[in-house]
Amino acid sequence: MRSIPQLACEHSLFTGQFYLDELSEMKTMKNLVLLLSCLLLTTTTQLLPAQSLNVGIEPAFPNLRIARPIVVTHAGDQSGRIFVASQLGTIYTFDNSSDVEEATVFFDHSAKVMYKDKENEEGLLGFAFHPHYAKTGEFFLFYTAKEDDHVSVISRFRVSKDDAGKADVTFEEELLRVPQPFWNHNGGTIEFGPDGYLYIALGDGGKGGDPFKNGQNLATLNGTILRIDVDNRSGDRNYAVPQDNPFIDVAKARPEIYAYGFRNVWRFSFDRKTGTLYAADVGQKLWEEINIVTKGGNYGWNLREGKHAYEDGSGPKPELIEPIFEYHHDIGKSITGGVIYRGKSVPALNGMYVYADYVSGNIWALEHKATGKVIANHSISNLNDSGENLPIITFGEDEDGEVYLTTQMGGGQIFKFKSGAEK
Ligand SMILES: [Ca+2]
Repeated sequence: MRSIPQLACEHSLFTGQFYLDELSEMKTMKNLVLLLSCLLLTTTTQLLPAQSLNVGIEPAFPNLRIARPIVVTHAGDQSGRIFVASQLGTIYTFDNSSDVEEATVFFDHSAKVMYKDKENEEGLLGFAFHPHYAKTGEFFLFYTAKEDDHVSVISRFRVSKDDAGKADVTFEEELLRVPQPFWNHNGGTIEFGPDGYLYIALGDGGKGGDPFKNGQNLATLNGTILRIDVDNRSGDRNYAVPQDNPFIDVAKARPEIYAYGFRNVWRFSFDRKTGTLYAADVGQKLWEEINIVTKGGNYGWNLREGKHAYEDGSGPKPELIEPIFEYHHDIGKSITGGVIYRGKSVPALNGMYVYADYVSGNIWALEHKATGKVIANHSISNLNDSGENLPIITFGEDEDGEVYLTTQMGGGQIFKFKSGAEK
């Protein structure tokens, strides 16, 4: 039997999508009461055992605010600088010092980026430096184009020849332009793999339930993780397709596809030690999931949701790869995928996959073996000064592997992990 708070959660705030807007607008008393009910629910009906680690979070740069800080990364150029992309379309940079008060603008692309609070799965969503940035000066963005309705663009940019602190505002070279049928489920993560290729996550195109069945369709780029070679070109493309991409010889399949069957990967990452690719896929109705992604893999959507049939989709099959971990919507309703912690400041997290739920605000560290076998899912305290969980929108790393997590609340703040859970 379902409790009243649970029904309220499902029917008002949360219906299984990626709800940036509802939370950011959660200002009325009615909604606050509802949120408290939902948070209470998440603490009383956890279905999975969660051991608590003696780990918490704290502001990494207490005096700094950046609106909707959607990507945190570094240039890999030994400069130690941190770069933060705002979802509104601007990239900021600052020295990695806890007392920093102001970030400088590295690149303002907001004139070409579409972002609206009401359609807030769009905007500047992905940002990655070339793995040899110090030599090439190149970086890449995934953003929603302003001049067209619901189009994702992945482009190459470069640093100014005269100023290492500024991008060259005259240069943009488009690599891919992907029409999206709806405003939600764009995916948006871009990262270079240990093989030097650029990986790109694209959601199923949106609405709900994957109405066009893009997840299982290799002829569309939606619902996939792509892999492209940005250092070479072929045909009329500003990139090349790696010759060992898995579907390169499959009729009608898009050769850029590396893995498919995803609903809306919200953050994938490579373990900087092992190179393993982890992808968190946001669920539709009941299950959020964490996957280890391998070349050519089919991750099940929309036949499977987590380790379950989605509606009348499919039972388990060897060709539909199951997540290594899932959690139910009683616990959280929109996963924010993180990274394998390889930093030095919090040894207790070493080798664990740190991640969060955007809606419930829970943060966890998934302890597991290289095979994906889960040992424990540890809770990490996420309570701000007001005693509320913050919605976490992304995770990122600095050059040394220290991990950051961000929220759009309070003007846009960046946190880091600390040993000790007390405030
Ligand atoms: Ca799946």
